[in-house]
Amino acid sequence: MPTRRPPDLPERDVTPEAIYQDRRRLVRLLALSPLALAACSPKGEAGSPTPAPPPPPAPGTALSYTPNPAFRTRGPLTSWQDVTHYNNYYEFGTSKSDPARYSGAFKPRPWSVTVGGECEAPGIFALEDLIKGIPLEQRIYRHRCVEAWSMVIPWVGFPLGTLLKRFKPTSRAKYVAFTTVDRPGQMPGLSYPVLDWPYREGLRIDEAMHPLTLLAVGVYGRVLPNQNGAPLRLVVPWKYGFKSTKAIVQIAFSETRPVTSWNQAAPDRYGFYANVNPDVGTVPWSQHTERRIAGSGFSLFGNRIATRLFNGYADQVASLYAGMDLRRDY
Ligand SMILES: Nc1nc2c(c(=O)[nH]1)N[C@H]1C(S)=C(S)[C@@H](COP(=O)(O)O)O[C@H]1N2
Ligand SMILES: [Mo]
Repeated sequence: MPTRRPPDLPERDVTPEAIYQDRRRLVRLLALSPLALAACSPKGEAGSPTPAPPPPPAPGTALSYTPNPAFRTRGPLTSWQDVTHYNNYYEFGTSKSDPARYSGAFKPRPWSVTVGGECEAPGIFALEDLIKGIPLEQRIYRHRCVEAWSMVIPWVGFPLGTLLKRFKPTSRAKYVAFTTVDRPGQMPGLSYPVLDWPYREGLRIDEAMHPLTLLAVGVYGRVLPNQNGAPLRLVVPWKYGFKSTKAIVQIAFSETRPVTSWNQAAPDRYGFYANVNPDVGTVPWSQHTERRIAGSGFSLFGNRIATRLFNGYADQVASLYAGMDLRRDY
């Protein structure tokens, strides 16, 4: 994905680390009772009901939330281990293992978010004040990276629109931009000019207000680990993962389309919309399939599945793009 460094290939190699993890998982599986084993056997996404999230094996503050059954992807979840150790977060480095390894010194609290631009109620808000009174829910979403791997992740958060309405966007607010914190002292990846830092992304206002668009503060029922974008990150499940800005410190409403990091770095490859679309291949690899990182220990052999238009959320979001040429406006 980076344009000034070589790894322009879809990530598909099995690292020694992954093999080790798979072996450990297999050992754990074999130790389970036959009943549990049956419940954990790998299934296609359409088949099995969503298993209840297992108790988080890692420490972290538990959140109180309500599962929202209206937003529940079926099929096996990606493990806590994979969700938190196979990350893209270039502020901490460009390897998948870098964010977990190098984000230990990052301080996600105290935190404040600056809200401005085309709105009647701008301000600088402490995170606690920002989200006060908004109930947290759990949603199980598919995540599709432009690099052609995917996950199924149980986020804890709330609809972005619920928050945005509080700032009373004006009629000129056609877009919303999100900026990640810029802390070179705590983010070693910022020393490398992979992107024009800080990381910036944006959505059209109707995309931002869409009920699927989530702001996450947790995953697997726990406060977000640093590597997943603590303390506040976007989740836009019908778009490639790079639209989902981590560690948000700024939200700005604008009349014109904001400049966004990946689009700025390689506009032909990474469109502003970045809607998941198997038939639009702007990168040097195919987007027709994806490697699903989920299931119970056999992913070592690859779990290749078909990529779906809008990442399978077409029935909910296709109307946002009525009349648009998805091949041109990618
Ligand atoms: N600030 C920032 N946000 C980011 C990124 C990043 O490098 N920096 N990577 C993006 C990409 S490419 C993906 S796939 C997702 C990964 O989110 P996850 O690590 O929680 O799965 O974060 C997105 N948000
Ligand atoms: Mo990604």
